Amino acid sequence: MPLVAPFRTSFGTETARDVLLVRVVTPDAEGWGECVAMSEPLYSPEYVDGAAEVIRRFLLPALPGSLGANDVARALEPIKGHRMAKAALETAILDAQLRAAGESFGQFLGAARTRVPCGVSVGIMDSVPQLLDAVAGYLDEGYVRIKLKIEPGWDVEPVRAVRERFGDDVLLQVDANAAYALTDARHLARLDPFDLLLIEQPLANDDLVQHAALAPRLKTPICLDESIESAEHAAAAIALGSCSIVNIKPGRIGGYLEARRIHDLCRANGVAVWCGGMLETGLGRAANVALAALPGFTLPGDTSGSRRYYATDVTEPFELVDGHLEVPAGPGLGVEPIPSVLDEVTTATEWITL
Ligand code: OSB
Ligand code: MG
Repeated sequence: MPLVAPFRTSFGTETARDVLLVRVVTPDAEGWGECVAMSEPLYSPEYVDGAAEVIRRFLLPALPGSLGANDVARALEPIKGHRMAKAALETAILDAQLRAAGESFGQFLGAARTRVPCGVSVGIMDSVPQLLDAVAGYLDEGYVRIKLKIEPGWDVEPVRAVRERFGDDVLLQVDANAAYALTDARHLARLDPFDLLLIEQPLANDDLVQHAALAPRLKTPICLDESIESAEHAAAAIALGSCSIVNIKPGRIGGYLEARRIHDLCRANGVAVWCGGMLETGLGRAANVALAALPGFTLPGDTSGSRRYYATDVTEPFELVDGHLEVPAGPGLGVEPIPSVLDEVTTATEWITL
């Protein structure tokens, strides 16, 4: 699915998303799960063709013929890693189960509100004026928080420019996608005067210890994204002092049940969480918005409206109202793929009977 504009991060430029959707058909209902793996293993080790292979070859054969969503993670436990693939499968099973029971994701997860405030993730641009135009457009659309992607050479200046143009009241944060080293601590401290909500994943994915060493050297709170692959990682990060905020991406950590566990753990430890995104279609977005309605999600998420990503979404588009998205209330995800749109963007399908 082509993106409305190229999305550049410190690890690469995305112009389209190759989306793997899992559709589970049971005697009672069907359900959908969106795999958030990208085409190439640049954000994390998973990639979309690999996820399809793992689902087909290892995950589906590990599932018993009949099971509930609560049993999926345990059944898949012997297979290491591949959390994006596991999340897609578990989400599709959970969606089918909830649709059959007439319960929404929001009800099931414990949503505490009917709409969620939305932020937007703004990619690295060719120039500061181009960035300011993009940010102006998003603020006009009502986004309540701006996240700037940063990398060495594109950090202090764009942040300064956004603060100067839009003022100190704009909720502003940055995301480095692991582009810095601990030796950059002094440079990163130059972001301190700009009163950022947080700096997301400044250092390497697997380095909780160095994040803990960086934290006291910055006034800006550290938030982890890539480093948190499970509730155990979150517990370790909290114990080490590696971060004071967590970006929960259900697709990255193995699904919505694990996402809820991380939420509960962080909430009990006074660690704020927010819902990240992976450029999801309306299917993944529906569940993310439901998750973002849980009480511990005290910061706006990367839960943007469909048009920030796609000219035509596979579901009815999610649209911002007053800076918020409505939590779908219907059974399961509460949204369906539009058959004609799905047909148009589908490049391959595979049907596996258990
Ligand atoms: O690091 O949060 C990230 C998109 C793809 C991969 C990684 C990230 C992102 C985003 C966009 O920042 C979030 C979104 O709007 O879906
Ligand atoms: Mg991130």
